[in-house]
Amino acid sequence: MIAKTEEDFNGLKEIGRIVAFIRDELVQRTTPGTTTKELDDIAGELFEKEGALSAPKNEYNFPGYTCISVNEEVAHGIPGDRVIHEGDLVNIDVSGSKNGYFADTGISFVVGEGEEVLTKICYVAKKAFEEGLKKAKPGSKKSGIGKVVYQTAKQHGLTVIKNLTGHGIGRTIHEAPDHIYNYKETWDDELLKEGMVIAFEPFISTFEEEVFQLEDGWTYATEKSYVAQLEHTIILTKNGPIIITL
Ligand code: M3C
Ligand code: CO
Ligand code: CO
Repeated sequence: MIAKTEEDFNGLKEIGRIVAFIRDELVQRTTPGTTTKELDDIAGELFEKEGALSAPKNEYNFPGYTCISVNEEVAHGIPGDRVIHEGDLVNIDVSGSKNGYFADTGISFVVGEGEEVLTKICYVAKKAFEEGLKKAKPGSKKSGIGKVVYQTAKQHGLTVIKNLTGHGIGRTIHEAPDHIYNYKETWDDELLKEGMVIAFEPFISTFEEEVFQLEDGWTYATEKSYVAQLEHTIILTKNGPIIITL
């Protein structure tokens, strides 16, 4: 969507605050021995308490309030009886709506002490996010964002996932612009606009560049790579981007 009115900004900021709060609460509660379903149940309670709706559940009939992906799972992981262990790479992705406004946020992190490469990909995902954010200006090419995400990954001896992308958001969970790539897509000449609301989500990978879907019809995974994501919902303005999910 293009945010224009005071009501748009306030509605977006409210759901942004809620999904960020649920994300942080779940991250804090991700300790060895916890199952992904236990975390998701907490999210369900918090959505209700905040008068908000889970986007995966309400828009797509996803079997959970949040997407929780562990190790080889990259995104859209279904909360269940999987037990989290020390050293696991976990991604918690929380998206929802309130009063017709949507926001989306996600973070990958290592539980306790883990392999160095896992800490590295999480750090590079953050770096790529920061570099991309600098290019998120009205009037600039949308593909400029992906260009610096890719460059950042390469500078650190890593790569990106090419078949998962960021997206427009605001009045629904996924809307125009459809794809914010994590590399420079040469034919993409779309320009970013004043007030445009986007979910920017770099996916940084150790070497594989594509995810595939598991037989559960939801989970995206890699064969052998580890992947880290960082996602925030942003309103683009001429005075700089407003991150509504901090
Ligand atoms: N929030 C998710 C979508 C959840 S709906 C099942 C997203 O938009 O960030 C992702 N899209 C692709 C991978 S993660
Ligand atoms: Co998301
Ligand atoms: Co998203």
